[in-house]
Amino acid sequence: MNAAYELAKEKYKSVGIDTDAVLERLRRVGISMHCWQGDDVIGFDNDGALSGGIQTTGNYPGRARSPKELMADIDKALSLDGGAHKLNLHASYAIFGEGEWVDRDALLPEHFEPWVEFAIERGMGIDFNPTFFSHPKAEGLTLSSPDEEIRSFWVRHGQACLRIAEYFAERTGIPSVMNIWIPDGFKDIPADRLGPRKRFAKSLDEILGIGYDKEKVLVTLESKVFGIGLESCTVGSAEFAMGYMLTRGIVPLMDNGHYHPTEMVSDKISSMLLFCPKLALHVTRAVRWDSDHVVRLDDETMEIAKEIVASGRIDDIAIALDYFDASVNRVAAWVQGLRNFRKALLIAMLTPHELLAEMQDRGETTELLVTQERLKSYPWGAVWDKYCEVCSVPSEEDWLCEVMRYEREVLLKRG
Ligand code: RNT
Ligand code: ZN
Repeated sequence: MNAAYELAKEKYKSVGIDTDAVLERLRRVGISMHCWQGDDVIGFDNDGALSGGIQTTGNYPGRARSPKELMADIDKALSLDGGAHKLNLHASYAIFGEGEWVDRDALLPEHFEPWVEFAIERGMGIDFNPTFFSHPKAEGLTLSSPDEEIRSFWVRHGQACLRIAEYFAERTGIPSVMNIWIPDGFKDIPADRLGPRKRFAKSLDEILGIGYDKEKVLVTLESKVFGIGLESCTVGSAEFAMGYMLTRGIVPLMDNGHYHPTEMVSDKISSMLLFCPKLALHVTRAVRWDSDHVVRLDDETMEIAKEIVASGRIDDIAIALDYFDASVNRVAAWVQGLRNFRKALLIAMLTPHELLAEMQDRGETTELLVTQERLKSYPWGAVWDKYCEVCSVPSEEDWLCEVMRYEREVLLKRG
């Protein structure tokens, strides 16, 4: 018997929470892990320069340079977080045979076959992202380009990805989230904002127009307020994405690095859920800008988790991580982010939301403030330790040793 857990169980029981039930529930929550943390968003189909107004900084040794290395690192990371996972791939992670290469508009399911086998062996679903950056045809605008040749190239890429996502769902038996994000935008004040947005909408219509099985693929659209070199205007703004997804019946994706710094995604979730059957999230940490730092167990992370759990709609929300830090061990970055978001969900599940909501409705402002603060000192850490134990993953004290051993034995040997 675990004395600390038993005490915690009693404590949470006093506020109406059944910790055993929470442990079970948390295990079932799937978090989609982004493959791109492992190799600094480089992928396997291009020369390695990252574009699109996003940036990885740092020079920590051990970056995965091949599919084999990336898969090994993903395995290591996933083994250190208890609970369900999905694998989140980008189109740029296509795996070509010896001497083979096709451009992004000609990608086929077979170019992802090793990933499909990898996922099936591990009982995971695969989420997918067309890659509208890091490509010679993505130096300017992509889906919003006035150059018909370029625009139609990217439309074909989107269509190809839709087919691939459908294939992932068929093969794994698990629906695939296909997320569209384009970096299109302007460094300086544009003369015309409407034209690019009209073309973006037209391109999206053409992509979705090929038809797809909505039971298999959940198409999401991710908005963004700015990027590096795209400071004055982004074509896929929040309003664009909102209008498009509502009129076309696709799913909004909110990345918490994609808004003005005092705008909080945690505050947006309830409104979106009120009007959308489904919602998708990219969980990240923005430090001053969309810097994609490793997710910490900070206030906003916990508030996002709280909104997810309190909504009672967790099954309608696709949770994915999205950050890329090359200044620390990349496997540790994955694991820390995964575990932190899971901890945030655990804390949210250990919160008596109905009790607190009643206080709010009764106007008991003082009681609410004090109870919310009191709950912060409740022994959730003992419940987390128990969770790691029942999932057979290392404890807080032990997981880093595992990663460091892997660093010594594998990552540092990569040269
Ligand atoms: C960029 C978006 C987007 C990317 C990934 C690599 O700001 O957040 O989701 O991070 O597609
Ligand atoms: Zn994102």
